[in-house]
Amino acid sequence: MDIDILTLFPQMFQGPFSTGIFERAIDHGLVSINLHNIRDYTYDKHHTADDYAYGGGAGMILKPEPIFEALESIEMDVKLEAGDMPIILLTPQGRLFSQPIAYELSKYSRLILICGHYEGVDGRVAEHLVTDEISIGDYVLSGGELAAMVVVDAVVRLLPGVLGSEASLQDDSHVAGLLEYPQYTRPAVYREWSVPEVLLSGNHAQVSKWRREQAIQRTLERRPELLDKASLSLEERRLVERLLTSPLDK
Ligand code: 9D3
Repeated sequence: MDIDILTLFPQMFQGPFSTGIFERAIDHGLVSINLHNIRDYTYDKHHTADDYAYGGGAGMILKPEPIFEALESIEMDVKLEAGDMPIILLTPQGRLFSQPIAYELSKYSRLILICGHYEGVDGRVAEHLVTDEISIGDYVLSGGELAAMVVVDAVVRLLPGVLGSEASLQDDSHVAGLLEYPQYTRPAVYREWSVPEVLLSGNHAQVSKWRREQAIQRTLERRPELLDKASLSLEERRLVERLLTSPLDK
Protein backbone atom coordinates (compact mmCIF):
# COMPACT_ATOMS: atom_id res chain seq x y z
CA MET A 1 0.00 0.00 0.00
CA ASP A 2 1.21 3.49 -0.87
CA ILE A 3 0.27 6.21 1.61
CA ASP A 4 0.83 9.87 0.85
CA ILE A 5 0.46 12.31 3.71
CA LEU A 6 0.16 16.07 3.21
CA THR A 7 1.09 18.02 6.32
CA LEU A 8 2.71 21.21 7.57
CA PHE A 9 4.61 19.12 10.13
CA PRO A 10 6.21 16.07 8.49
CA GLN A 11 8.73 15.83 11.37
CA MET A 12 5.87 14.77 13.67
CA PHE A 13 5.67 11.44 11.82
CA GLN A 14 9.32 10.50 12.17
CA GLY A 15 9.07 8.79 15.56
CA PRO A 16 6.02 6.56 15.06
CA PHE A 17 6.83 5.56 11.49
CA SER A 18 10.37 4.50 12.33
CA THR A 19 9.29 2.21 15.17
CA GLY A 20 7.70 -1.19 15.67
CA ILE A 21 5.24 -2.56 13.11
CA PHE A 22 5.62 0.46 10.81
CA GLU A 23 9.36 0.09 10.59
CA ARG A 24 9.03 -3.61 9.86
CA ALA A 25 6.23 -3.13 7.30
CA ILE A 26 8.18 -0.40 5.52
CA ASP A 27 11.43 -2.42 5.54
CA HIS A 28 9.58 -5.41 4.08
CA GLY A 29 8.09 -3.23 1.33
CA LEU A 30 4.52 -3.92 2.46
CA VAL A 31 3.80 -0.23 2.82
CA SER A 32 5.40 2.93 1.54
CA ILE A 33 4.71 6.16 3.39
CA ASN A 34 5.49 9.41 1.62
CA LEU A 35 5.36 12.66 3.54
CA HIS A 36 4.78 15.92 1.70
CA ASN A 37 5.29 19.28 3.34
CA ILE A 38 2.41 21.55 2.34
CA ARG A 39 4.71 24.54 2.82
CA ASP A 40 6.88 23.32 -0.07
CA TYR A 41 3.98 24.21 -2.35
CA THR A 42 3.76 27.86 -1.34
CA TYR A 43 5.41 30.22 -3.79
CA ASP A 44 5.36 33.61 -2.08
CA LYS A 45 8.37 35.09 -0.33
CA HIS A 46 7.19 34.12 3.15
CA HIS A 47 5.86 30.65 2.23
CA THR A 48 2.41 31.53 3.53
CA ALA A 49 0.27 28.45 4.13
CA ASP A 50 -2.55 30.06 6.12
CA ASP A 51 -4.63 33.22 6.18
CA TYR A 52 -7.48 34.96 8.03
CA ALA A 53 -11.02 33.58 7.76
CA TYR A 54 -13.42 35.39 5.43
CA GLY A 55 -16.25 36.69 7.56
CA GLY A 56 -13.98 37.07 10.55
CA GLY A 57 -13.24 34.96 13.58
CA ALA A 58 -10.20 34.03 15.57
CA GLY A 59 -7.60 31.70 14.14
CA MET A 60 -6.02 31.01 10.81
CA ILE A 61 -7.28 28.87 7.94
CA LEU A 62 -5.11 26.72 5.69
CA LYS A 63 -5.08 28.18 2.19
CA PRO A 64 -6.35 26.03 -0.68
CA GLU A 65 -3.57 26.56 -3.25
CA PRO A 66 -0.70 24.70 -1.52
CA ILE A 67 -2.94 21.71 -0.82
CA PHE A 68 -4.22 21.47 -4.42
CA GLU A 69 -0.70 22.01 -5.73
CA ALA A 70 0.80 19.39 -3.40
CA LEU A 71 -1.80 16.87 -4.45
CA GLU A 72 -1.37 17.58 -8.15
CA SER A 73 2.39 17.18 -7.80
CA ILE A 74 2.03 13.67 -6.38
CA GLU A 75 -0.86 12.60 -8.60
CA MET A 76 -0.94 14.13 -12.07
CA ASP A 77 -4.52 13.17 -12.84
CA VAL A 78 -6.34 12.99 -9.54
CA LYS A 79 -9.75 12.89 -11.17
CA LEU A 80 -8.84 9.84 -13.26
CA GLU A 81 -8.07 7.76 -10.20
CA ALA A 82 -10.65 9.39 -7.97
CA GLY A 83 -13.01 6.46 -7.42
CA ASP A 84 -10.09 4.19 -6.78
CA MET A 85 -8.07 6.24 -4.35
CA PRO A 86 -9.51 7.85 -1.26
CA ILE A 87 -8.34 11.39 -0.59
CA ILE A 88 -9.00 11.73 3.10
CA LEU A 89 -9.14 14.96 5.07
CA LEU A 90 -8.58 14.52 8.80
CA THR A 91 -11.03 16.94 10.37
CA PRO A 92 -13.19 17.22 13.50
CA GLN A 93 -16.19 17.35 11.10
CA GLY A 94 -15.44 13.95 9.56
CA ARG A 95 -17.18 10.62 10.04
CA LEU A 96 -16.10 8.93 13.23
CA PHE A 97 -13.22 6.52 12.60
CA SER A 98 -13.84 2.89 13.55
CA GLN A 99 -12.53 -0.62 12.91
CA PRO A 100 -14.91 -1.17 9.94
CA ILE A 101 -13.54 2.03 8.34
CA ALA A 102 -9.95 0.83 8.94
CA TYR A 103 -10.88 -2.44 7.24
CA GLU A 104 -12.52 -0.60 4.34
CA LEU A 105 -9.44 1.60 3.83
CA SER A 106 -7.09 -1.42 4.00
CA LYS A 107 -8.55 -2.67 0.70
CA TYR A 108 -7.12 0.22 -1.34
CA SER A 109 -3.64 0.10 -2.85
CA ARG A 110 -3.20 3.80 -2.30
CA LEU A 111 -4.40 6.34 0.27
CA ILE A 112 -3.88 10.08 0.45
CA LEU A 113 -4.26 11.78 3.82
CA ILE A 114 -4.46 15.54 4.29
CA CYS A 115 -3.78 16.93 7.75
CA GLY A 116 -5.40 20.21 8.65
CA HIS A 117 -3.91 22.54 11.19
CA TYR A 118 -4.76 25.90 12.72
CA GLU A 119 -8.50 26.48 12.98
CA GLY A 120 -9.35 24.68 9.78
CA VAL A 121 -8.89 24.19 6.07
CA ASP A 122 -10.40 26.29 3.27
CA GLY A 123 -13.79 24.73 2.44
CA ARG A 124 -12.94 24.24 -1.23
CA VAL A 125 -10.51 21.48 -0.28
CA ALA A 126 -13.35 19.40 1.20
CA GLU A 127 -15.74 20.42 -1.58
CA HIS A 128 -13.58 19.80 -4.65
CA LEU A 129 -10.60 17.63 -3.76
CA VAL A 130 -11.39 15.36 -0.86
CA THR A 131 -13.43 12.14 -1.18
CA ASP A 132 -13.70 11.32 2.53
CA GLU A 133 -13.52 13.21 5.84
CA ILE A 134 -12.53 11.42 9.03
CA SER A 135 -12.46 12.40 12.72
CA ILE A 136 -10.92 10.09 15.32
CA GLY A 137 -13.17 11.17 18.17
CA ASP A 138 -14.90 13.90 20.09
CA TYR A 139 -11.95 15.72 21.59
CA VAL A 140 -9.92 18.65 20.32
CA LEU A 141 -6.48 18.00 18.84
CA SER A 142 -4.20 20.77 17.63
CA GLY A 143 -4.08 19.35 14.13
CA GLY A 144 -4.80 16.35 11.93
CA GLU A 145 -1.31 14.80 12.23
CA LEU A 146 -1.92 12.59 15.26
CA ALA A 147 -5.28 11.59 13.78
CA ALA A 148 -3.54 10.58 10.53
CA MET A 149 -1.09 8.45 12.52
CA VAL A 150 -3.98 6.73 14.28
CA VAL A 151 -5.68 5.97 10.96
CA VAL A 152 -2.44 4.75 9.34
CA ASP A 153 -1.64 2.53 12.34
CA ALA A 154 -5.08 0.92 12.34
CA VAL A 155 -4.98 0.36 8.55
CA VAL A 156 -1.38 -0.85 8.19
CA ARG A 157 -1.70 -3.57 10.82
CA LEU A 158 -4.53 -5.07 8.73
CA LEU A 159 -2.37 -5.46 5.62
CA PRO A 160 -1.40 -9.06 4.83
CA GLY A 161 2.00 -9.93 6.28
CA VAL A 162 2.32 -6.89 8.55
CA LEU A 163 1.57 -8.59 11.85
CA GLY A 164 3.87 -11.37 12.96
CA SER A 165 1.04 -13.89 13.03
CA GLU A 166 -2.37 -13.68 11.44
CA ALA A 167 -3.72 -15.23 14.64
CA SER A 168 -3.88 -11.82 16.29
CA LEU A 169 -6.19 -10.56 13.53
CA GLN A 170 -8.36 -13.66 13.87
CA ASP A 171 -8.69 -12.83 17.53
CA ASP A 172 -9.75 -9.26 16.73
CA SER A 173 -12.69 -10.48 14.70
CA HIS A 174 -13.47 -13.34 17.08
CA VAL A 175 -14.14 -11.03 19.99
CA ALA A 176 -15.43 -8.20 17.78
CA GLY A 177 -18.22 -6.37 19.49
CA LEU A 178 -17.08 -7.20 23.03
CA LEU A 179 -14.35 -5.76 25.22
CA GLU A 180 -11.49 -8.12 25.84
CA TYR A 181 -11.16 -10.35 28.89
CA PRO A 182 -8.31 -9.63 31.34
CA GLN A 183 -5.02 -11.39 30.62
CA TYR A 184 -2.21 -12.49 32.91
CA THR A 185 1.31 -13.77 32.61
CA ARG A 186 3.92 -15.08 35.04
CA PRO A 187 4.40 -14.99 37.96
CA ALA A 188 1.27 -16.83 39.12
CA VAL A 189 1.43 -14.88 42.39
CA TYR A 190 2.70 -11.31 42.50
CA ARG A 191 2.63 -9.34 45.78
CA GLU A 192 0.14 -11.92 47.06
CA TRP A 193 -2.19 -11.29 44.09
CA SER A 194 -2.97 -14.57 42.38
CA VAL A 195 -3.86 -15.12 38.75
CA PRO A 196 -7.45 -16.47 38.49
CA GLU A 197 -7.24 -20.18 39.25
CA VAL A 198 -9.15 -21.35 36.17
CA LEU A 199 -6.32 -20.04 33.95
CA LEU A 200 -3.84 -22.37 35.66
CA SER A 201 -6.16 -25.39 35.44
CA GLY A 202 -5.20 -26.47 31.93
CA ASN A 203 -8.90 -27.02 31.22
CA HIS A 204 -9.30 -25.26 27.87
CA ALA A 205 -13.08 -25.45 27.80
CA GLN A 206 -13.29 -23.86 31.25
CA VAL A 207 -10.75 -21.19 30.25
CA SER A 208 -12.77 -20.30 27.13
CA LYS A 209 -16.00 -20.13 29.11
CA TRP A 210 -14.39 -17.92 31.80
CA ARG A 211 -12.89 -15.55 29.22
CA ARG A 212 -16.16 -15.20 27.36
CA GLU A 213 -17.99 -14.44 30.61
CA GLN A 214 -15.34 -11.90 31.65
CA ALA A 215 -15.64 -10.20 28.25
CA ILE A 216 -19.41 -10.00 28.54
CA GLN A 217 -19.30 -8.79 32.14
CA ARG A 218 -16.76 -6.05 31.36
CA THR A 219 -18.67 -4.94 28.29
CA LEU A 220 -21.84 -4.69 30.32
CA GLU A 221 -20.09 -2.61 32.99
CA ARG A 222 -18.01 -0.33 30.76
CA ARG A 223 -19.58 -0.20 27.30
CA PRO A 224 -23.16 -1.51 27.61
CA GLU A 225 -24.11 -0.02 24.22
CA LEU A 226 -21.78 -2.54 22.54
CA LEU A 227 -23.89 -5.44 23.74
CA ASP A 228 -26.80 -4.44 21.48
CA LYS A 229 -24.75 -5.31 18.40
CA ALA A 230 -22.65 -8.17 19.84
CA SER A 231 -23.58 -11.65 18.70
CA LEU A 232 -24.32 -13.57 21.87
CA SER A 233 -25.73 -17.05 22.26
CA LEU A 234 -29.03 -17.57 24.02
CA GLU A 235 -27.12 -18.75 27.10
CA GLU A 236 -24.93 -15.63 26.98
CA ARG A 237 -28.00 -13.38 26.73
CA ARG A 238 -29.29 -15.10 29.87
CA LEU A 239 -25.97 -14.36 31.57
CA VAL A 240 -26.42 -10.68 30.69
CA GLU A 241 -29.92 -10.76 32.19
CA ARG A 242 -28.56 -12.41 35.33
CA LEU A 243 -25.78 -9.81 35.70
CA LEU A 244 -28.28 -7.01 35.18
CA THR A 245 -30.56 -8.26 37.99
CA SER A 246 -27.75 -9.20 40.41
CA PRO A 247 -24.56 -7.39 39.41
CA LEU A 248 -21.37 -8.90 40.79
CA ASP A 249 -19.86 -6.38 43.15
CA LYS A 250 -16.46 -5.02 42.20
C1 9D3 B 1 -12.87 27.12 17.41
C2 9D3 B 1 -13.12 25.77 16.85
N1 9D3 B 1 -11.94 24.95 16.84
C3 9D3 B 1 -11.71 24.35 18.16
C4 9D3 B 1 -12.84 23.62 18.76
C5 9D3 B 1 -12.12 23.97 15.79
C6 9D3 B 1 -10.95 23.09 15.55
C7 9D3 B 1 -10.20 23.25 14.42
C8 9D3 B 1 -9.12 22.41 14.18
C9 9D3 B 1 -10.61 22.07 16.44
C10 9D3 B 1 -9.53 21.25 16.19
C11 9D3 B 1 -8.78 21.44 15.07
C12 9D3 B 1 -7.66 20.52 14.80
N2 9D3 B 1 -8.10 19.12 14.80
C13 9D3 B 1 -8.03 18.34 13.73
O1 9D3 B 1 -7.55 18.79 12.71
C14 9D3 B 1 -8.54 16.99 13.78
C15 9D3 B 1 -9.21 16.27 14.82
C16 9D3 B 1 -9.59 16.62 16.15
O2 9D3 B 1 -9.35 17.72 16.66
N3 9D3 B 1 -10.26 15.67 16.89
C17 9D3 B 1 -10.55 14.44 16.43
N4 9D3 B 1 -10.21 14.07 15.20
C18 9D3 B 1 -9.56 14.97 14.42
S1 9D3 B 1 -9.08 14.69 12.85
C19 9D3 B 1 -8.42 16.19 12.67
